[in-house]
Amino acid sequence: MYTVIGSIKSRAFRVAWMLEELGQSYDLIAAAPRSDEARKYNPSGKIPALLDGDDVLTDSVAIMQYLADKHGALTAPAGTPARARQDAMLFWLIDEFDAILWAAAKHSFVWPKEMRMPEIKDSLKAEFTRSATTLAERLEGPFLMGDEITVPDLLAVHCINWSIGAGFPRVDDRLGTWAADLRKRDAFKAVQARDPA
Ligand SMILES: N[C@@H](CCC(=O)N[C@@H](CS)C(=O)NCC(=O)O)C(=O)O
Repeated sequence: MYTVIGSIKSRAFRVAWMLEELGQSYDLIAAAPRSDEARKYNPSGKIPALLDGDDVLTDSVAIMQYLADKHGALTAPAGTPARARQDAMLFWLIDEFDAILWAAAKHSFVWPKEMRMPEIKDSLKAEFTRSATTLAERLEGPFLMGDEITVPDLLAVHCINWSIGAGFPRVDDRLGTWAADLRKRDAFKAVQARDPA
């Protein structure tokens, strides 16, 4: 049994979605970022974290990939060219999707007011739109890496959802339709059902 630390409204959603896809049961401790509860598991106060027995693992993408490797699903095997391509997609999404959204969040509510530069958000939105178009153009199969769902699909859809919540412009229609289809998965809906809001 796993325990996910972090509110489902945060990047903890990705970890829970991965566990649902893998058919693994888990408890959820809905700790807020920087709360005392979060700091019990990660001194930085960042969420999510995952408890796997006595091990405390941090960083949503590292956790998702760990779970995929451990359970042998939603990933190409390590040490294969297919895995290198999957990892490249994952790192691209971290750079071109997650980092842009995170920068917008820092300048909206994460950082203290005196450090925020709200005017940066227009260029972040434009950058995100450009990245979403690039991704839409790469979309060929039912999933980002082809015929099978893999870790990058979960990361991309979570970021697209995040962009909607953050008031970013709609992504390219091809990408929007693709993300909507992934949101229909039972595993995705099971995580949503955990969100009391
Ligand atoms: N790269 C990390 C980022 C973790 C992160 O920044 N989480 C946010 C909530 S989604 C947080 O805890 N922010 C509090 C802070 O940065 O102080 C991951 O993917 O888990």
